[in-house]
Amino acid sequence: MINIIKDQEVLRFIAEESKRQIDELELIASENYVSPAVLAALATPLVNKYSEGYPGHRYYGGNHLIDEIENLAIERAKQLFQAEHVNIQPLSGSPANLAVYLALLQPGDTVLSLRLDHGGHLSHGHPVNISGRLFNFVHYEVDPQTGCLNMDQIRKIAKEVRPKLIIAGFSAYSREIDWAGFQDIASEVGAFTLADISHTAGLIAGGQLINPTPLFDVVTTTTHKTLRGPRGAIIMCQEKLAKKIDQAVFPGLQGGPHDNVTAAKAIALGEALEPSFKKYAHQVIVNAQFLAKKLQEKGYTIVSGGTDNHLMVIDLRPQQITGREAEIALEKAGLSVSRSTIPGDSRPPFNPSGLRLGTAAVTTRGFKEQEMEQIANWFDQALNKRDSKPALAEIKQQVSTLGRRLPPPQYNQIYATTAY
Ligand code: DSN
Repeated sequence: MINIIKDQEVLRFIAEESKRQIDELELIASENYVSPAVLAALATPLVNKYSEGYPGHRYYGGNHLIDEIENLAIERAKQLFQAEHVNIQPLSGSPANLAVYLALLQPGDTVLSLRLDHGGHLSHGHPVNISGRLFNFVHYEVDPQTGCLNMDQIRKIAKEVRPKLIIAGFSAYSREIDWAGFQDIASEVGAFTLADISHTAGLIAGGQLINPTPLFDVVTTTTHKTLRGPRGAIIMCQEKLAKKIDQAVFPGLQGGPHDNVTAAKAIALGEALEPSFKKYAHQVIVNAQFLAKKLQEKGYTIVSGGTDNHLMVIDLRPQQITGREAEIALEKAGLSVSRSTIPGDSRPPFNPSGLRLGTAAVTTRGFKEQEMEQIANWFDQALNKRDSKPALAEIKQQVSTLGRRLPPPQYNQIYATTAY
């Protein structure tokens, strides 16, 4: 496919990155490998079209087929998440959340959400993000003893600050979320509810975690994490909020949707409706739990003591390694991870005290418990021998052998004829 590109300078980087994705193991919790069909849809002439507006109500001609694609994606998302209304156009997760705020709030309104260093997200009101500058965010935290959410504590804060919106759904929290508990609190204080399921959408779609969509007012999700679609997002909401949400996305925030991405979203949502996706989602969690257990056996501390989903946050303070040092050593060993804050971290986000690992991507490659054990061994060896270049290179070689045996889906065929 990429052989069509004759610009050697760009082609070289694309080919090298494609090779890296085969040879290294992707343990970044927010990443995944799309199917060849999703990949192919992104490189179609749909990229040429402008479609500002919504199906049946566009500001440009020639959109009757784009309307069909957008409606198909919407219907699939509705079916997958039991949603009353779906907006498929958000360009990514942060703009999707901003659109929800624009739809439901006035500048200065109070919103309750989880602190970033406790597992929340920048777009959930961090002061450096537009969300934190426009609205009055108040944050709840995880319990310092358990690393888990304490619903009584959240209720207490909600009653004190009377937020207009309560956000649940996180970027670095490994436990099942009490959606009904959040909804109860919101009903008690008269707040809207937003579930940001960007990380766990695929596990919810695959029936492995509780679905907040029928309960919550609004649900946002990116489409490219556990859901295994293209980069982008969707917003789902109750019918009564449909008009406000749609107007906030367009014309409130965005211009024309990216129609090639809409087609890729429709394909990914169709794949997630297949029975095989349930098996995939199940294995993602089995793998995460197995990896967490193996790492604990080697003396690593998992925040909250384990995981119910695809990710885990490792507190590296006992090992006296910073998250950044660990990330660099692991990258030299062919293991791609992201550093992460731990709850109440005394270190800054650029060089925090922890790491976040996820199993969504490696499970797409067909990894099971056996490979998870191998990853735990390599992880431990790489951190212990982080000062030895030859040791890290030796691990990288072994990682690449496994990577070649279980490559991302059909990447070998797609890139088979390229120079490397
Ligand atoms: N970058 C995503 C993550 O890693 O969780 C969220 O924006």
